[in-house]
Amino acid sequence: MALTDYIRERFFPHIWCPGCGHGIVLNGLIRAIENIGLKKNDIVMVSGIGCSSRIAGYMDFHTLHTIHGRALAFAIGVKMSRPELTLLVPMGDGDALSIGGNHFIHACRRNIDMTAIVMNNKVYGMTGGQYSPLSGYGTMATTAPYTNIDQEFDVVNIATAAGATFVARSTSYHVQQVTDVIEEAIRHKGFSVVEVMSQCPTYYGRKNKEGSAVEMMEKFKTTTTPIGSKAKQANPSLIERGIFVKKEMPEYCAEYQKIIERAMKGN
Ligand SMILES: Cc1ncc(C[n+]2csc(CCOP(=O)(O)OP(=O)(O)O)c2C)c(N)n1
Ligand code: SF4
Ligand SMILES: [Mg+2]
Repeated sequence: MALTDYIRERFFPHIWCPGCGHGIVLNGLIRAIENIGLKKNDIVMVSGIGCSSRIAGYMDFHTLHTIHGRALAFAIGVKMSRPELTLLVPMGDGDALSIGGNHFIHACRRNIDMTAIVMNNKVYGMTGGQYSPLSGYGTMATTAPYTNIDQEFDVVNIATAAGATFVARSTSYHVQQVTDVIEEAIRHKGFSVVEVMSQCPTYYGRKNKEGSAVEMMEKFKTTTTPIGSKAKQANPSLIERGIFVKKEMPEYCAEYQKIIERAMKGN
């Protein structure tokens, strides 16, 4: 299929600012789906609210644009009733780990088969640049004019500690890797988390004097490194990219089916 066949062109032009990183995630997602050969009718995309969550409006799958922070709760409901469908859940950093943090850790723990993509721009983009749990100590935001004193979460560490069976990280600079890790995440049978570091030049970039979208993406290039690289040993402050966790565990819907069968037999 042509890549444009996956898009609802009637909803364009999109709402994203020039230089926003979220479009790169959309591109990677479409390419991953095309590589796997999934049928549009077999995909359900569930999102909450945010610039990142708007991606669900642009994809021509079955889509649910739900409420802020609750995308995973809706997605779990869909998956439990139709386990044969492929569930994709794009989320913002605020959506996933601020208001939605509780849903996030418990979804990781349950190992239900779906792919959560956390588009981490370290800010609440849609609502005007408030700091998020991913902004980090010392950053500026509209709600932290004298600098943010909250420490930040690490998406990969939280997902790993909470039990996600596939955990990966990439950035909007590393476009091929974004496609590759999303593809592998979708193929994985279990709860997959992919963090994509994505630039918000309008709020995070402007407040933190990070320059243009291109300069922000160059920073993703210079401040990240493949997992276990020599560069990481020499410079521990580099952020690692790649697949951190990939393991087999009982999948939730499959286990639930066994419970149904036992209940039907009465044992
Ligand atoms: C229950 C609820 N609380 C707050 C909001 C307001 N709100 C909408 S999007 C958003 C944050 C968006 O940030 P993020 O999830 O990081 O996505 P981004 O826009 O940065 O991609 C907030 C607080 C809302 N819509 N619903
Ligand atoms: S406000 Fe930020 S996150 Fe939202 S569309 Fe603009 S650049 Fe992207
Ligand atoms: Mg955000």
